[in-house]
Amino acid sequence: MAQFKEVSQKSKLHPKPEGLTLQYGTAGFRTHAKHLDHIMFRMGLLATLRSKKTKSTIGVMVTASHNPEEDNGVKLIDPMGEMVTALWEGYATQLANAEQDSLLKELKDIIEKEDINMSEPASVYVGKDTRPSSASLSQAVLDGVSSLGGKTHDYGLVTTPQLHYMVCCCNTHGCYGSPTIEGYYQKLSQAFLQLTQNALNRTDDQKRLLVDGANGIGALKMREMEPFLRSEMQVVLSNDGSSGKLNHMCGADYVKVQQNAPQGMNMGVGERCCSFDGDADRIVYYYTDSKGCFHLLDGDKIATLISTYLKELLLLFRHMFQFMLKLVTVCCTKTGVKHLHHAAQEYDIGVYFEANGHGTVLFSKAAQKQIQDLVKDPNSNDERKRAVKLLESTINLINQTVGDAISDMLVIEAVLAIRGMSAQDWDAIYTDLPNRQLKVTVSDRRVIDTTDAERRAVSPEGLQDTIDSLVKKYKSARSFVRPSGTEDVVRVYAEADTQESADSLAHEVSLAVYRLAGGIGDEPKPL
Ligand code: G16
Repeated sequence: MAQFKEVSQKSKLHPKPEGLTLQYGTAGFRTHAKHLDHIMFRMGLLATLRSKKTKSTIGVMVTASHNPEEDNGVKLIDPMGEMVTALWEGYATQLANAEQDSLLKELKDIIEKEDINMSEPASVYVGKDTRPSSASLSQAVLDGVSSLGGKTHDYGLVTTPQLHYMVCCCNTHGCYGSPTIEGYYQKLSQAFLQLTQNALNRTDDQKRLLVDGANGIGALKMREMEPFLRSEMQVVLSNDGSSGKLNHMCGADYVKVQQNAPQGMNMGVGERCCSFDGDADRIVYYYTDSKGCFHLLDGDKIATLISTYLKELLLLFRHMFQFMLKLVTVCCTKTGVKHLHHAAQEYDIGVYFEANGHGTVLFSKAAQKQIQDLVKDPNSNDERKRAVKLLESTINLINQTVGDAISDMLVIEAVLAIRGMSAQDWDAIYTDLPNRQLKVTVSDRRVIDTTDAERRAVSPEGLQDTIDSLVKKYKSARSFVRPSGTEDVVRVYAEADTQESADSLAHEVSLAVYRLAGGIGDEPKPL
């Protein structure tokens, strides 16, 4: 077949280094950018097959999100804007690791297994972040698609959630919105302006938000979006990419892990601040109090703010709907938005956030229909009419395809404005136990296997018993270890009644990981 001849020729321009194996992890492939050219070409091929198979547009995003600037990566986006399925993640790994001379064989194997009709047309949307390596790597994706005869739309520099949004808009034929950057800004800003009309007499100070753009794509897109917000939000942008390095001493991951302000941000007492990550799919908020203490408002606090707001609105209609009777249930999953997303889809309204600030809200078709019906209800009183309008605009403001720092930020700003809450009021909803996150480098992180939504380690032998006995030494303590799905490290989390105890427990557990799971480099030192 002519297509395979083309693949065979073009793949020589994107050769796989012999012996290199990589795995499609929590958020696609991620490693140093120099190892990724062949992966990108092959993901272009796979996205084309996925498009033929689903008869839909598929997305390919070139980014390594929170990882250092030297890394890069790629994630595939399925037709409704969700992450690609586990089966296709397996195909991604299969294709990525095929040696040069067996690439066609593996490609044909997938075509056969999935019974793909190669005469179907294919369409692939491609986007990239601001890393220096992203331009040539996204070109490799485009080469992969065109060598199998697929059509591409190169969106160039976009945030990851913007590309998810475009894919969903395209495959819903515009029902979700218009698949353009302008369409994204318009949809979100209109919903935001409608919501903030409900917050009267806001001062400029209340509209002010300090935003750390992580020196990445989120900063560029925030600048583009500002005029659409018509001064209803006054953004003070730092780490906008004009000088600093991507994610270096800034960004959501740095702030969450260090529990400290990013470099380059001048925070006034009590002022609301937030940080995006490198591809703007995560956000955390924070402020400092009058004693100069730093307070983090992470994904857990965001989930609480949004779910209490939705619950308040829904309570006005509790006499009408069964589903609202069982108002809030909590569910835990393994790390990774793909796992949370699927769990949230099981509910009428699923609010999901990882503590690192990655999350969104999903409204089932049934819940959206009921809310739309309420808009038309002639028996509604003014209070309920207002609540329904708020719900409707909130749905429009949320990017339901994936966690989106810009959309989440606008939702949070609107909710705080409507409820007349400051960052301190929000923080006071509940008090976090002091906690600490650490990383331990081991020779092979896969020696750690976990169960119970990654809360217990089943291997290596003895590790969980050691953790259990360490935890018993501290008051109100918990600790978990798990291999990272995006970096070559093991993550350690500990919490306890005081910061000293949390730090000490995190250190002791890190030592246990180092000793029992094959730590490399220097032994972890006390904090
Ligand atoms: C990705 C995933 C997140 C996950 C994060 C860190 O985020 O989408 O669900 O929490 O990696 O994963 P880990 O702690 O296993 O390294 P991002 O923003 O880096 O794409």
